[in-house]
Amino acid sequence: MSTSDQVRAILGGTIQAYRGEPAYRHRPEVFYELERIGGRLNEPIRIALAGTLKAGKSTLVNALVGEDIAPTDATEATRIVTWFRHGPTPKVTANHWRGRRSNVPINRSAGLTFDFRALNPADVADLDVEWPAEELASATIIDTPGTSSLTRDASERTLQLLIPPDGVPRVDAVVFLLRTLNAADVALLKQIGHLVGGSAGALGIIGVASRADEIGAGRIDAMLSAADVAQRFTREMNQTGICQAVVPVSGLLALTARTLRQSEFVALQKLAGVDSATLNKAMLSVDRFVRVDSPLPVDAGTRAQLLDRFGMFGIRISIAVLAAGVTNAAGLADELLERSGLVALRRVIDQQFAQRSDMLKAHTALVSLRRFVEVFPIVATPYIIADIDPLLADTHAFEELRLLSQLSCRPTTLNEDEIVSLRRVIGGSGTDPASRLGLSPGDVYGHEGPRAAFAAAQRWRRRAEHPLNDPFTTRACRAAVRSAEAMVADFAARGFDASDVRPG
Ligand SMILES: Nc1nc2c(ncn2[C@@H]2O[C@H](COP(=O)(O)OP(=O)(O)OP(=O)(O)O)[C@@H](O)[C@H]2O)c(=O)[nH]1
Ligand SMILES: [Mg+2]
Repeated sequence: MSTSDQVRAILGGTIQAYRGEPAYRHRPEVFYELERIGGRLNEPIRIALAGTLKAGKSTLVNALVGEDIAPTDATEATRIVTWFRHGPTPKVTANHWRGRRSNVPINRSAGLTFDFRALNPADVADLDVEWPAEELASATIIDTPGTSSLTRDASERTLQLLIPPDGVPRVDAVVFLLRTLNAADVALLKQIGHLVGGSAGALGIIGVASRADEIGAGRIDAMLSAADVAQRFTREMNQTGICQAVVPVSGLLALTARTLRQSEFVALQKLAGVDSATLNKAMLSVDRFVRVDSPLPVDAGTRAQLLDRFGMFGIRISIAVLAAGVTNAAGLADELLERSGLVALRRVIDQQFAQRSDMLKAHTALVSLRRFVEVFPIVATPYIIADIDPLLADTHAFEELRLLSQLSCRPTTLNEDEIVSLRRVIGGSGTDPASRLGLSPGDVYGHEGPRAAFAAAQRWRRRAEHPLNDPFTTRACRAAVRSAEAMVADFAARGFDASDVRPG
């Protein structure tokens, strides 16, 4: 029985138990809540983007979706939690504090904005955007107001979503954007980690070193220094034991790459044709670049638009890419997308969240249900908790996720090489057998896969028994044994058996 099925079974039993309690029989809201917990198992995973004020959250939402749908900068909407879900046609609904819902007109003149004229933002609990974007079919993305001590009200809304006072998680995973690492961010991350992963450790948080193109002040090597900064972030964040990975990303560059216009390509091509002395001089600063009397062969209005869409770094990198011989808009878009860090971020999101979305959702459901039966106690509460707790503790996929985040911050007696392969076996580079065993997808279901899985199980069993291990090292090695054994069993179930394999 899959973990999700086990969760469904526990939920079914819980609903029965509440039906049998006279005190709750006529309280439909209790059953509504239980059904909501169960219903979420069938919905796409919920990923919230959070971080400090102006970290670039809304821009990154747009880059991930590939369309300009999250309002950026100082509109009222940036101060309200906004849910982006897949839907057949564009539709924006405001959920008001006392349960009323109202339709919000969409204004598409300059980028997308929501028409708030008929609304009082203070009265809106959150916004629900349905949009026919393919990217939203597998994940619901939640844009949150930036946290800062200056905007208490907006910060409060984010905290209510990420650290709800009732302890019932609203989201399954978090992408946390940081431009610097300060004590307030770390404290907030710790609180979030506690809730998302339960007390036993974080399950789903990815860090993003955001607006990475600005780190090198628009220089061509900005993304290189961004990678350095991300590495430092990673080390520091790892010491907090919260994030599984930190990735440098320029959301602005990614969004522009995904929505690149032919006219922009043409303008950049003209700039790329300018001799380098003139170009360097004209691009010494933003002010110079947008000057009306600039010698550049592109009018000032277009230059200002380019700056808005690409940033200084994006323009420089585009010119360099074009000078290196890229001749069409699609080629330029691909290069920019790769350099923006979005490709890397999506890979990490896929490895850490998408491939494990059932597990993350099951985890959310268990934590929510546990909380629910404590708040609304019935005779069966201790029995329900006795069903939930072993599942939370023993589900191997949860243990893999906890270890993936803890491996980087807890001392072990493993050497670097061992840590790399252990991380891989427990799914740190992807949960499919090829990724876990470091084989190509073509080889894994031949002779190679079963043999490698069998060897991994033996290797980690031996390593788990090493007399100098501390308890954490032993625990990690045992988890690797379990992951490898699960693969051996899976290969056997598919008709591949390691013991049958002859050298060949
Ligand atoms: N250079 C650069 N600018 C960016 C990037 N991402 C966002 N910006 C700019 O930063 C400003 C804020 O971006 P938003 O996406 O609105 O940031 P946010 O975190 O949603 O802001 P709040 O919701 O108000 O906290 C805008 O002017 C963006 O154009 C980036 O990757 N690079
Ligand atoms: Mg925003």
